Amino acid sequence: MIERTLAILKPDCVRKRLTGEVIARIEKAGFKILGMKKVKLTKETAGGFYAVHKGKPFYDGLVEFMSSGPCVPIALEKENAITDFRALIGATDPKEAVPGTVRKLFADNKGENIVHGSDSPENGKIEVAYFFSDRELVELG
Ligand code: DAT
Ligand code: MG
Repeated sequence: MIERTLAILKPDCVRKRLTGEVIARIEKAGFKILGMKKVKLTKETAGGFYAVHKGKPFYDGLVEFMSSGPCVPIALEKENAITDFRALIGATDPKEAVPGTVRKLFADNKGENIVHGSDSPENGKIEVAYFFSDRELVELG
């Protein structure tokens, strides 16, 4: 099934000047980039995006981190995008991630782990819409 997933190159990825490196891996893995932008999230926007984690011990730190500097949301499309993107980025905790995955290669720890990926086709659609209007998504190319 053709699916959409939302990637976010997180503030640590931008600070480490790794955005090009990670985008190259995304393109080589066959994902089509429908939309991409650079934004600095407010705490409200970051908190809303991660609302499912509200109340968990890491939530406040996560919101703080995600609003600590610019990030790069990217709307992606591909056959089996959800599974394939999570395989490309690796486990949440880089210590547990498979060698060669983006988080294993570049992430410092579980909290600052370089990149977000949606966890289901439904959430892929919802999360893409959180950052992109329909007219910001370009099918061609
Ligand atoms: P993922 O981003 O792999 O989907 P998640 O949805 O469980 O992971 O959590 C969202 C983000 O929250 C994750 O990328 C980093 C942060 N996070 C999750 N669990 C954490 C923990 N135990 N300690 C610190 N940060 C954590
Ligand atoms: Mg998740």
